Amino acid sequence: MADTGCRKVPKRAEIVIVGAGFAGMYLLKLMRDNGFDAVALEQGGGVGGTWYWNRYPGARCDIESMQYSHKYLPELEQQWNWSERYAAQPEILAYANEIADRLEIRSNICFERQVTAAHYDEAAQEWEINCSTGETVCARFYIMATGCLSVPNQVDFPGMASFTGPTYQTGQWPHVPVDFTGQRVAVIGTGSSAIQSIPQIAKQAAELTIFQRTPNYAVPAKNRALDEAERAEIKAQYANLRREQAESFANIAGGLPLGKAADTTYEEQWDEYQRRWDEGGILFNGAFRDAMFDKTANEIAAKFVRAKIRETVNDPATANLLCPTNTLGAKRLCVDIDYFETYNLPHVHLVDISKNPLSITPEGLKMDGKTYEADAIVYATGFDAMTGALLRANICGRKGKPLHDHWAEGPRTYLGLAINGFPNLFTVTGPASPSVFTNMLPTIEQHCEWITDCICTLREKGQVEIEAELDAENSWMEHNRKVGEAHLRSSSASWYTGENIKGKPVGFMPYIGGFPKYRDKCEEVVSNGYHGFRTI
Ligand code: N01
Repeated sequence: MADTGCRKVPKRAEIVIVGAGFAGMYLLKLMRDNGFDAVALEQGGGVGGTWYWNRYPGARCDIESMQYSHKYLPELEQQWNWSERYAAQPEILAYANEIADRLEIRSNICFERQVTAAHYDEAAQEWEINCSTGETVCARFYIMATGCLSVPNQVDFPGMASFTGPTYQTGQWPHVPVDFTGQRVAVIGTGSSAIQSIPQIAKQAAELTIFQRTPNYAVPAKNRALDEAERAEIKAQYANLRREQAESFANIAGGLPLGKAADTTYEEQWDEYQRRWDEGGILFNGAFRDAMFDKTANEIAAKFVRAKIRETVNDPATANLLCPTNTLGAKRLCVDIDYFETYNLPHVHLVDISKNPLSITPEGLKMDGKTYEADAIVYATGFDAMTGALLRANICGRKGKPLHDHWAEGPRTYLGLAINGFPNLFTVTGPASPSVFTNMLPTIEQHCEWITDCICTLREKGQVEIEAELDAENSWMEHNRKVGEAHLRSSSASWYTGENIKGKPVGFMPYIGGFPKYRDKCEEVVSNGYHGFRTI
């Protein structure tokens, strides 16, 4: 039978997983390998998660492709030939589909099913999960593999609905090619998605106007084709690379810090930043151990990037507007291909919207009495990150308590994996886990394996329920708060802090203690008999 996806949601399964991105697929494999009856509910029409939705021009990974890949499929690791240093979205989506093909898991995935609600039935010790199609499934375990950046930020500019041309959201790009040839295009936002798409849109558009509220730091990707010899060299020692990843802060091998900026001269720091700039990529940010703790050290990196922007952009006023003044790396450092160079093109314009309110009219955008006519608008305005997908799923735990209430003052979890009051619910890369500060694919593996081992242990012991204890959740959140406070990443308003979404509680959401410390803590919890969890 063709592996095309299950047509109907079953009435009952042992395990329900939400999402068929890389995490959902690996969970399905692990659960099947361990003899569980698991089904995944996926709102998209195919696998791939983030890479299924983010099809905007220029979308590509900012982690090197030989590293942004799975290690749990050693044959695929050897057989898959990444074509570029940084893979573009179509290649990553093809990789996700290759995994689904090899695992033959589509028959365990119900596509085009959005979960609308889930209730924990305390008497039956199981979850009842409702889908947008009206289907309901009951399961003992409910696992949210919904990703950290999967719900677009729906901005609300006055007059938005009146615009007569097409509008696009980078995180929900159409599945058919969009042709901007000859058009006047407006892009709102200058985060990673905009920085990747702007140079590509500029290649087609007749006029491109970018509406920027806050400039962002970006370093060159120095993307290039990978040749057979380079791939072969990495493949020959993949196990070493994977070990190095696992022991690094961000699950990324290479780019070790030179030392502390405080122990280094200004010239030495500048030289190191130049070396990393020439090398390209996100590890620019890891040059010195104290650069994300010490404002003086950070400012040298920031100054270096600002100097590069001014060197690249011909018009001094535009260059000035593009120079960020906040902490480098507090918002995720962007990795670009010809982003700043694009502003030298005569048909590309930058508009500062930081001081005046922007509105939308039938013809385009309006600010300070001036109209900017546009044929199409691209909203590159980001995501309701980390909690968006979990809260939208209307999860109610013990005594019918909604997750919204438990998280009224911000997300709270134990290890980013479990939540007090929500038994038998697991979150992959949930808030208060390292997630977005790491290379997601290997990080996802650790979470999926931990959750699977946990459920296997319960089965071995004849137990049917597990729940994070309130004390454990409290102390993990307190540890998160302390670690976050010391780190400059928590110093700017961003999607890490929830401040990009109107009305969202403010708090630094991901765990910034590093992947090895986090993994060790997860392992310690297991070796201490699932310390901090109550089991029945
Ligand atoms: O979103 P963002 P993104 N009025 O939140 C602006 C990952 N990612 O989709 O900074 C006006 O970074 C907002 O302005 P401001 C990566 O982790 C990875 O670009 O809030 N402007 C900002 O400029 C990344 O960090 C890759 O003042 C408004 C922009 O919209 C994360 O996804 C590629 C506004 C949003 O930037 C999010 O990136 C792409 C408003 N009301 C993304 N609301 C890879 O390379 C928002 N903005 C793998």
